[in-house]
Order: sequence, then C-alpha cells, then structure tokens
Amino acid sequence: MKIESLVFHHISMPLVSPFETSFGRETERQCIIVEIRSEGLTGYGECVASYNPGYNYETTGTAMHILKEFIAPLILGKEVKDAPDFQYRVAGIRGHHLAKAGVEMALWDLLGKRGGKSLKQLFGGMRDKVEVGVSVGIQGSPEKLVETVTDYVNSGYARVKIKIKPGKDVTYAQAVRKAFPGIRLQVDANSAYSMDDAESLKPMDDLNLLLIEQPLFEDDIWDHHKFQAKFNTPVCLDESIVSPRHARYAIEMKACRVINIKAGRLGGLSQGVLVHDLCKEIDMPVWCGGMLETGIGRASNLALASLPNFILPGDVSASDRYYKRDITNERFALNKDSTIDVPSAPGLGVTINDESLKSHTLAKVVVN
Ligand code: OSB
Ligand code: MG
Repeated sequence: MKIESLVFHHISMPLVSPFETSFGRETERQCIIVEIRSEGLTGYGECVASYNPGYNYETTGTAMHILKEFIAPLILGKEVKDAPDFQYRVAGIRGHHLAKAGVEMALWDLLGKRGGKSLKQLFGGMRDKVEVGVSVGIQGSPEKLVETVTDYVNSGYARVKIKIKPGKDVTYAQAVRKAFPGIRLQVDANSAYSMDDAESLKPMDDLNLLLIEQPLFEDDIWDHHKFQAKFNTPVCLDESIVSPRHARYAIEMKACRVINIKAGRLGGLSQGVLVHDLCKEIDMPVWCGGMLETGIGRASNLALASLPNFILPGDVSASDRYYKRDITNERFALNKDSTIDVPSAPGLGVTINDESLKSHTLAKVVVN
C-alpha cells in the first residue's frame, strides 16, 4: 500500500463521569486519531497516549512529536506491505509504543478495507461476541464504591474491576465482595505499591478475586515474582509488559499468572497477537485491557479479544460507559449476557462522524 498522506487529530473527549486511578483523576480523555490515505482508501487508528504521563511516559504531546517528526517520514510515499513491514521500518525508534501502535492500527484498517476483510478475520479471531467487564475508578468511600458498582451490575456487567491505591484498597474490595458475593471481581493498583506493602494486601487473598493487576513498579518484573510467590490470587501484569520479550521474561520468572494485553502499550496490534500466541502455548490466560478508547480503538480491542486465548472478560465496556457522543457513527452496546459484538465490516468496521471528530479536535497536523 502506497502511503499518500497522514493526518494526526489531537482530540479531547469529555467522559460521562470522572475516572480516578492511583495516578490521577481524568474528566476528559485526550488521544490522537491517526488518518492515513492510500490508494483511494482512508484508514483510521487511535494512539492511546493521554494528556498526562501517569500510566505511560508517552503523552499526546510526545506522541504528536514522534508521529510527525519520526514515524511519518519513514512511511510517507513508501510502499508499506503489512504490519510486520511497518514494525521493521520503525524499529530504529526506541520505545514510543503508543505512537507506533496508533499508526499500525490505521494500516490494519486499510489492509482490511482493501481486502474486504474485518480485523477479526485478519487476526484469525474465533468469536462473534466477546465477554466484557467494567473498570471502576477510585471512589470517595466504600459505600460510594458499592453504589457505583451496583449501577454497573444492574446495567448488565458480569465482571467488575476496581481501581485501588494505598488507603483505598482492602476495605473497598471487601465491601464490594460483601455486596456481591458471586460476582467476578478483580483489582488494579497501577503500580501504587512496593514489596513493603505486600503484607497489608494479604487479606485480598480471601476475596476470591480473579486477579490482582500490576501492584508494583511499572519497570519491574522481578519483584512481581516475589509478590506472586506470597499470594494465592493470580498476579496480572499490565504496565510491565511492553513487548513480547517482556511477556517471555515474566513467564520465565513466574512473575504473573495472567497478562493484560493492550496493543498500544505493546507497540501495535501485531504485537498483541504475538503476546496472545506466546501465552496460548503455555496455557496462560490473557484478557484485553482498555485505555478509555473512542469507537476506533474500541473496535480494534473487540477484534483482538475475539482470539481464542482471551479467556477472561476484557476492559472493553459499552460506549455509553465513556462518552455521550463518540467520534464513530457506530456505538457499542452491552448484550444481556455481558458481551459486546465484534465488528464484522471490512477493516475496523466503524465509520467516522466527521462533525463529531471536528468538534472534539484541539489540533490537527497534516503530513503529505
Ligand atoms: O490500567 O487498565 C488500566 C484506563 C486508562 C489507563 C490505564 C487503565 C485504564 C482502565 C480503563 O482500567 C479501562 C477501560 O475501560 O478502558
Ligand atoms: Mg491496568
């Protein structure tokens, strides 16, 4: 595919309710929409970097810089064959996985549109709908948390993840477990703890949790091995797994029993598929993480989660859990069985609402 032009849309989307994690509170979500023209077709991708470097060192600012100055020149006017070819071309750019992944997604959309195949078909997905859960931000009190969780359970979510941080952890998780004895429950610390805190988190082991996500430092795998050895509950790594290589390190070190796959963090959907395949070989379950995506990134997450080893429900909730107005014409709804349908139209299977995209745009950069 000859790459004829790239457009980067820096957008800001108001969230329906604030989202608080151990690294901060967001009321709006920023990201960069990547638009690529090639041979009469337009492909879209979403770079999931946000305004703050709280989850990842990348931000919308650094991503815009890397996209415009370094990634675009490597592919503009070039014949890019597929995702591996793209990865080969950008291999000289160290890190900046979120930026790379945004472009790779747009290339997948183009490949699918050109060949008349959905991303699910291109990846070899097995499911027409995938099981999903909801990620609930930190709340002011255990009572408030139970109230919020109740609303989500009533709207049909059969799996709940709660965000935790020091001082808002064990008692919060206990309150939810008490209110919902049978629900599939898990917690996510986003690197808020150190090994010195492990003992205080030990009561989590009595709550029949599916997993404890990323308790320790984002650049650490070894201490997670020590943490996992102390707990019966599976440890799941998110931030620490930035490549298929890191997934192998974590597996070999017995640092976790589950991996959260996010294409952005790994540097592209192709890398997400590789981590999926690696884990499948050794029977380690994976699930699809979320970055509060717009309809574009959400469509790609659903396609990825249709692969066979996505055994646990993903953080891929319905559109109305995030945005009143999305930038895609399609909205994703929750089915009665806590699933969401995987798009089946060519490429990502979504169309852009130009007016909505424009009204959410803070800045636009054209490279041609
Ligand atoms: O750690 O999984 C995370 C959102 C932004 C950054 C990091 C994370 C999250 C979520 C939300 O948990 C998942 C979603 O619903 O998109
Ligand atoms: Mg996480």
